Amino acid sequence: MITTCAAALAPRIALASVPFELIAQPVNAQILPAGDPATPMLGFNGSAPGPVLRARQGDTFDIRFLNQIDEGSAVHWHGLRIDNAMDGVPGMTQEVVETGAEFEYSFRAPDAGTFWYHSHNRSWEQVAKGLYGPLIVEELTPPDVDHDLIVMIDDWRITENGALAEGFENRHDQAHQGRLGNFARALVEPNSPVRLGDRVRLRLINVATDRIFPIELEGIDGKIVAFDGMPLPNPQAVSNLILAPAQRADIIADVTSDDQIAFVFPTRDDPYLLGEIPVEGANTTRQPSEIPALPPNEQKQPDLDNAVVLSLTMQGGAMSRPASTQTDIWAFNGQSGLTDTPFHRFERGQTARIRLVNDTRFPHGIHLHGHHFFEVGANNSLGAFRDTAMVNAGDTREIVCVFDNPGKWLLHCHMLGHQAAGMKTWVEVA
Ligand SMILES: [Cu+2]
Repeated sequence: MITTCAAALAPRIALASVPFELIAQPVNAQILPAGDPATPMLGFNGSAPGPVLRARQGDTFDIRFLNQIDEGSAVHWHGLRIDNAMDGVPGMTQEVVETGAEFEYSFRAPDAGTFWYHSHNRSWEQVAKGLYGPLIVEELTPPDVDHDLIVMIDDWRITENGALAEGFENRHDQAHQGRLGNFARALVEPNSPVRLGDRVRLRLINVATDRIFPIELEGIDGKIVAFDGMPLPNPQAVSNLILAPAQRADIIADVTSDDQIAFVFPTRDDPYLLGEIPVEGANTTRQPSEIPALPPNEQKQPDLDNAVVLSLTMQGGAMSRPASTQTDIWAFNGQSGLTDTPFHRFERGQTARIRLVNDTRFPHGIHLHGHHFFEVGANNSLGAFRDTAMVNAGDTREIVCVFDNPGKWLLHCHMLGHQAAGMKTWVEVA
């Protein structure tokens, strides 16, 4: 069962036997404030971002993807631990879907949480142009909230006449932080007022191709309850929240302002208001209560005693000495781009401990397909269960993963300009 929620889109579609049609096509989107010109972009089903795809945990998404843009495409379901053949990576899990062609995706949603979908062909350009949308899997017993809101945070590089700037493969951008926009917004879906005293769930998704967003929230009091779709056993304070591209955070909070909830991007100059949710009226019946933890998704316990220990070193970029063997701007372990043999071949169910070593002058957000992994914290403790790990320049971060999903999986930087310029590899699970 899939429903769409974006304005101007079809109502609930509940027939499992009828695939939901997801059509990539050119669109005009009102990215700039009302009164400014609309921006020619790419989108799904007439809008950019695309429709909200929503189902319950354990349900099957049946999606017929139709490509009506003028180049090949494919759709990746980011963060979903699904069959390899449905992962949407052209050249690895499927053929590219050419203009005018279609591809049937069908997968069961194993985990409840906040996910998203996006093009995985020439993603640095197609995602920048708008080929993405939210994918929400509801808990079988959802938390008690008054509003369930999706907050997509993006930036765009827009010219004076309202068009997206060209130069999606600008080598200077790729060697630095990637393609950073000159205009950023938090797109709230659905965008309707909340009341003072309401309890809200905010599903933040950084959908930008390259920009890391630190985010401050004003007008609420609550906790972060999940990262990258996966519940935190102990909800944590909403402070120092930073989302690298593709990362998500679920927040459950009570509205404490009678004016607005504000999403603020702190900058070196003035704080930049990304977006807001208006507050109208008051909820006089809700009783104060603790923010509960979300019900956990399945986690296989890692076998740390027998873990294979690996290192993935990020190299290259501006202001660094490149690895002698790298053939593009960026590399992992001296290799740029995909090689015939994987970074590692795992036995199904094997635990790996991977040191992510950032030997560059830029932060990177490393995304593993088909799995979530634990970030290793202080004292060797297993921290958040994520699909994208941010590693700051010069830092090393360890992750622990149980490779239990068979197939060929990409492991790449989700700064898509870095991925375009060599920062990608793959693993195989036998
Ligand atoms: Cu990167």
